[in-house]
Amino acid sequence: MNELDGSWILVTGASAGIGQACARRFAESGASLILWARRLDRLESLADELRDGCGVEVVTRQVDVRDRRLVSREALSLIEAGRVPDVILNNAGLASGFDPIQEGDYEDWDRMIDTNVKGLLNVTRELLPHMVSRGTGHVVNIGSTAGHQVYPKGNVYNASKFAVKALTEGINLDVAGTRVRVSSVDPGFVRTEFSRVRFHGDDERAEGVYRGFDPLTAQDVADCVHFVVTRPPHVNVFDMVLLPTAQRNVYVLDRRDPT
Ligand code: NDP
Ligand code: 8X3
Repeated sequence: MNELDGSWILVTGASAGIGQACARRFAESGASLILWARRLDRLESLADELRDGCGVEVVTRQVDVRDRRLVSREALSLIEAGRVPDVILNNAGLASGFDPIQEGDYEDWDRMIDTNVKGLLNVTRELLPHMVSRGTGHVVNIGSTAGHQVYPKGNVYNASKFAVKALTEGINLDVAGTRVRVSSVDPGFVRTEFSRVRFHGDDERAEGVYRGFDPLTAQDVADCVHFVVTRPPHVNVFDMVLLPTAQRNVYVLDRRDPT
């Protein structure tokens, strides 16, 4: 018997990086999956891989979490199909731009706030009531060390991840009296497409972020998320922070430590 047999898990932002690695990790443990992201072609090839390799059910949908009406429609179709997820992994997110606030770009700001904060709220608002009325469920938010400590030019991204931290705490309080669990997994540097997106496709600059040390991998984060969702029902891992060993806080980093 696999640990997650019989459970349905919704992963937002499953087309790359941490979301994709979590989907793989969950499928290996027997979970059926609902995968959302904007790049449907990537979701479909991941779904084929997981159906063939793990024998699990996988549903894919092209969902931009910023689109409240679409999120609502997709959530309703899950509810009508009797698939209220056992776990929601609110992972979809991004940094966009890296400028001092006085030179910041409004479009970058909107992209981050609309995805990281309002997108997480859209998904949670549509599905959490059904977890609450059922009495069980688990909301896992991917936060960040950027939600614990601010760094220069992190400004709006930091604010969005501080908001995720506040929302994890707030949702947890609001579901008191139910058995719904609310957790946050907060990584430091993880080598994914994150920096490429932050630097608007500048691969060389993105690669520079990870130069000279061993960052976390998406699989490292997926292992932690898997741990969080496989605790017994009376255990809630409230906030798990993980860092590469070379990283001591958000900006103290030893770049002479490639192992
Ligand atoms: P990636 O860029 O590799 O993956 C981001 C994922 O989010 C993609 O699947 C992307 O899919 C999805 N996404 C982005 N915008 C939307 C949207 N509007 N609607 C739906 N899906 C969306 O980055 P990571 O895997 O690193 O990032 C995942 C999460 O981890 C983010 O919340 C990030 O803030 C957080 N994080 C990352 C860290 C890092 O160092 N990498 C460290 C700490 C936290 P698509 O483009 O197909 O929609
Ligand atoms: C991503 C990690 O330090 O680049 O959340 O903000 S960091």
